[in-house]
Amino acid sequence: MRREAVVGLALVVGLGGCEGDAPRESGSGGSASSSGVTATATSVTSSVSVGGGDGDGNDFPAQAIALDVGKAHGAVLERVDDVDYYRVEIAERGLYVFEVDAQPDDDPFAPGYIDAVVTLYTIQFDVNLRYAENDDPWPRTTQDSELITELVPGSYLLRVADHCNWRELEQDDPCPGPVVFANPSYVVSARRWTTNGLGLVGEGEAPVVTFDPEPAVPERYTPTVVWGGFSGINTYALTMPADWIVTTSGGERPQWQVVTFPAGNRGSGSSVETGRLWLSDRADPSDPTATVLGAVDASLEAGTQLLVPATGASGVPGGSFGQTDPVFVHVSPAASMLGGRPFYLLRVAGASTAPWESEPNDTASSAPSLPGAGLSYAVGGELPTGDEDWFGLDLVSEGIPINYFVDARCVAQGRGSGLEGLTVELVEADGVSVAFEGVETANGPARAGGGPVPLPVGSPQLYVHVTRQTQAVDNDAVFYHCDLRFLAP
Ligand SMILES: [Ca+2]
Ligand SMILES: [Ca+2]
Ligand SMILES: [Ca+2]
Ligand SMILES: [Ca+2]
Repeated sequence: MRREAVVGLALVVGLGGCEGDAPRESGSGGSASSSGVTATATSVTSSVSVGGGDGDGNDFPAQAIALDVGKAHGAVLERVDDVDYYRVEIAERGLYVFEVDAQPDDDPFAPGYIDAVVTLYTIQFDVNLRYAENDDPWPRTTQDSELITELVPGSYLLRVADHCNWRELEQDDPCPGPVVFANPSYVVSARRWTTNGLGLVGEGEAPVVTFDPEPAVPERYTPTVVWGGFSGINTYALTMPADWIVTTSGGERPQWQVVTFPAGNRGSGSSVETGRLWLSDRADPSDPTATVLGAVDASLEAGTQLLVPATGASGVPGGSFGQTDPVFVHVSPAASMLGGRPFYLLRVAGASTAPWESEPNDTASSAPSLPGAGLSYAVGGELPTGDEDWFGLDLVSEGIPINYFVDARCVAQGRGSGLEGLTVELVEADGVSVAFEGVETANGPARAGGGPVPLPVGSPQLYVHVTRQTQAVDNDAVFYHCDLRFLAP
């Protein structure tokens, strides 16, 4: 089983949900607790059947096994090319969750287990149309699937497949070789996602969604789902509970992690993608005096998320960031919502940044050591106008082999910062650039040399130099994140 999918909230006018894939964040352990709103998940009872492979009798839609809402079903994918179909009858319009649990709790990306992908189809006049799909949850905390969507009454088909087979079936990308599952079993379940009716939201209103810190630990990540139809811009007020404030000796800062699930029939089933998604210190989304703490265009890439660190004096985690005063999440649609089934799912969590920079660090000679160990290093920082940041790494004392490659990546815009043209340069001890500067664009992070480059010969020291170009006119955030990885040749 896995993390608790707690919560819920708000149902507004009744429209419904979404999905996608986000890379796992290094340095951000995840975190959070969840919602003041306790979702009463209908209790799930289980049944087990022998399944999978030849002879399990559910390899085609016409052979689908019934899966009742509120029930779980244990089965097997004996071979990588086995698929299992389930028929689900929905009696009431609402938000539904389909989960597959195959990965072990303590190692949710383990090889040898099924990497499930679930696909939900509508059945109309004997034609099955793909309605929604999920490979891994948003944010990506496991390879197990979690499909959340809004459904109207009717009959649906749910297909469970392994990711490798799914790629071959759906993307024409053949499985590279025989996949053998050391453990081919899984449990699939369907349940209604109910809420206590706390709720949202008329346009321009800013309800306070308070988070219940109690279920936060031991898992540092507990998601919150907000469900609402939207027209225009929706706003949510958020307060970060004390347990989200991660204080460690590494100097990390707490940060908001905000994502809306991708729409479409490869996602939540919603007919409208989220557009601009931003955090500010004002409830009114058009208040010209607001400070915008972070903003992304979620329609550009599936799973684009905000990762907004606490601001404050350097090296001081926390501050009053969203604790004494709420911060506001604003969500706007990417397109008009005529027709279709427009809805969205918003997930908010606490996370922590990589260890934070210490100023002054404006020259190579004042550069602090880049935090990290072994082959992996990461740091977070800020670049207000006129600032530049340097970090140093002693390759010899860190034991990094001289024939290795280094990949330096920095992200600002990609996490919602207003820094434009974030630039990263690798410099050796004599001040010479190791590779050409990398500059972040809307299409991707800044990478020195454009990708992994050989380490400089004969320089025991490597410096990372981070600078900025301009500031977005509608985004005041100046944070960035860099990580360095060393790779064998
Ligand atoms: Ca089967
Ligand atoms: Ca998966
Ligand atoms: Ca700085
Ligand atoms: Ca600096």
